[in-house]
Amino acid sequence: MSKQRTLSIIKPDATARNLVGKILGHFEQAGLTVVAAKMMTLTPEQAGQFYIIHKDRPFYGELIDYMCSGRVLVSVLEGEDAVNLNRTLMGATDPKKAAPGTIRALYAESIAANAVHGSDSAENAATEVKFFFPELK
Ligand code: IDP
Ligand code: MG
Repeated sequence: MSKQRTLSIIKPDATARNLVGKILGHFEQAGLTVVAAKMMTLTPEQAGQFYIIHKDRPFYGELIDYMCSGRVLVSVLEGEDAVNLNRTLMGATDPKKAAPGTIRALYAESIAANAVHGSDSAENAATEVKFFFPELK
């Protein structure tokens, strides 16, 4: 596996509890490098477009409201096998099922307010990085 990039979002529940530094620390300690980052408050249009693959799921409206409810730190992580490594560091979507020591096991509040987003494939990573950082070389 060669060097790869993935998109990370530290979600509103985590920024509200001042967990940005701790969560970035998990990525850096695992050997991922933050190559781009911005703190922002998503508009419903941005969040709706970003999560468009979930538009038919019952929680879509709740997800968009939640993602716009506070600041998020959007970043690009780079390293060996970055997509899978980030997913491993994050833990399962439902924090009750997340492995001990993972970001979601440690910090998530619920299955909805679960602290972090991470791209789930190399293909989606490329799309998501371009969505937030079209200028990134
Ligand atoms: P992932 O973030 O682990 O990839 P996905 O299934 O892609 O999980 O879901 C996207 C996001 O939608 C989750 O991170 C979570 O915030 C929210 N979500 C997923 N399942 C539920 C649910 O059953 N109820 C409410 N929100 C959910
Ligand atoms: Mg997902």
